[in-house]
Amino acid sequence: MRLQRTHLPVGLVKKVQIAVVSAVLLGSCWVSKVYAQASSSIKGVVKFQGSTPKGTPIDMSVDPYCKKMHPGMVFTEDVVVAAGGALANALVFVSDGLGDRTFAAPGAPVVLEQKGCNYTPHIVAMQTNQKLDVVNDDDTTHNIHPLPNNNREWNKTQPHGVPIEESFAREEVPITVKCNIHPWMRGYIAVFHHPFFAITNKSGEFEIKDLPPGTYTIKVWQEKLGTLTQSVTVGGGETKPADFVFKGGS
Ligand SMILES: [Cu+2]
Repeated sequence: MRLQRTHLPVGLVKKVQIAVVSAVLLGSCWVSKVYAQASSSIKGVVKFQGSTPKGTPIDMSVDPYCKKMHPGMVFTEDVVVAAGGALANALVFVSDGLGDRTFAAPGAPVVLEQKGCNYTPHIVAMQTNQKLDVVNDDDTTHNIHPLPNNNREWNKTQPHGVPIEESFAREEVPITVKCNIHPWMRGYIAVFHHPFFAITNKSGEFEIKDLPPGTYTIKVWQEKLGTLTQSVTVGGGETKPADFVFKGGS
């Protein structure tokens, strides 16, 4: 069959061009509106008021390598507070408000390092079925032993440079991690069925991004200080503030 070229009047061609350009512009407005709705966030600072609890002294002499890494007096860093009461290593997360939405695990793994005979970071947060890469940077052997209540327990010895890859199938906040070789080593792994969590930095700051508009229960958990709760309503494209204060003894 031979294709025939259709010749349209110039006026009609211009009208069609205007219509196409308008549709593209309208389309881009719609796209940016949808994007804005998906990028709501909750942002704030977690603080500690009171005298900072002192950690427990650690004796690393059981392993000469660890002792060499920390020749002086060492204390556990249970509560890390900076100037102005900024609380680091607090876990902030959505505990309610997402309904029955489901979220796929991200492709990138979460990394938990053993460095200087301590866990770095002290607490990691991840999604269910996301990969957890456990790394041993130390020239000594560690043993990584998470103690879950709602997931399969595992316990693996890890010489330097040998990779371990694991994951957790169910939500659990948090799972305590210990090393059976070095009794002072404590870390935490928090596992969520969604991606709306954050860990405070050294300035106590956190941001939970890309939330759908809604009303959420936001919780903050800290291993020694417990849990604080706040309800936050966030609209499409909004950033809502949410600050938290743990109160200790004075
Ligand atoms: Cu260890």
